[in-house]
Amino acid sequence: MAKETRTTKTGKPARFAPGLPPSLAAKRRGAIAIVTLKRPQKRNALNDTMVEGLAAFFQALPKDIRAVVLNGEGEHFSAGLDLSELTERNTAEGVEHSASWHRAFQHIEFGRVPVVAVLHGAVVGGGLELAAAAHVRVAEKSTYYALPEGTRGIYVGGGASVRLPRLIGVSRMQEMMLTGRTYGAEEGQAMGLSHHLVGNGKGLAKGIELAGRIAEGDPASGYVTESLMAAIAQGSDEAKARLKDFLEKRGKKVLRG
Ligand code: 1HE
Repeated sequence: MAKETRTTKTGKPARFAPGLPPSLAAKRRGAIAIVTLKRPQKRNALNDTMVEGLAAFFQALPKDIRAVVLNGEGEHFSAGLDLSELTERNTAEGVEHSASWHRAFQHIEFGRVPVVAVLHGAVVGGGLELAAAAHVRVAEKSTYYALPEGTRGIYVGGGASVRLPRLIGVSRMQEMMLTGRTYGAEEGQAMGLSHHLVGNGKGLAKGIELAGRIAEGDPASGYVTESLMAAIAQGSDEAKARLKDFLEKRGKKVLRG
């Protein structure tokens, strides 16, 4: 794939994703965008600014971007929620805060393009929730996973209660939360937390390779989502006839049993 950087008429590199906070960085390589959590001094702990920045980034992706790689700078992918922001919130503010994560991560999971998360070091709490919102996960050997929420006296709030059971089951997730257990990269791979396991320092190249394959594919066939299944189902002659039956009063009503 071309290592392309778009340029303006004056030959300067075009600004990509202007307006991102300094704790996020984005660049493009052809049809791939790479977005990086860039707060290594706080182990990429996710504060409100970063979560809002991610939401804005995924909503404003240029039309010609066909896949995104998400990674983290420094020793860890993400230490999860920025705990220093938590202490000041009351219950109502906590509800809105959690909802803001839901909205942001929905822009990742249900956005226009597939997202490949490249994981290393700590992928814990909200960091694991963020990784779970991606479509493909590449883990380096240094990766470890945990849900320390129980240990901190709090609860997952970024969609993990829905997304993680789909990956590892309710029972394992409960156990992770109850005991604060940590799973290593190999265990995570075996239980479905990652799709690819690579050596340390090799994750980004693998992530870019996979995103490149995704970008070259036909989005309509490569990105099998519920909406695609719905479109296929409703396109059949059988479905059209059944819907017509109902609308013309021949179909059964859904009555109480
Ligand atoms: C932080 C955070 C954070 C680091 N919020 N500031 N997440 C956790 O419970 C994980 C908490 N973090 C850790 O266990 C460790 O920091 C790590 C294992 C990830 C990394 O250890 P280490 O030795 O490399 O770094 P450190 O010295 O612990 O941290 C460096 C700095 O980052 C330090 O700040 P400093 O000002 O003293 O330099 C830490 O305080 C800061 N830091 N992690 C705030 N998480 C939507 S609900 C989701 C709920 C959750 O995510 S709960 C899980 C929270």
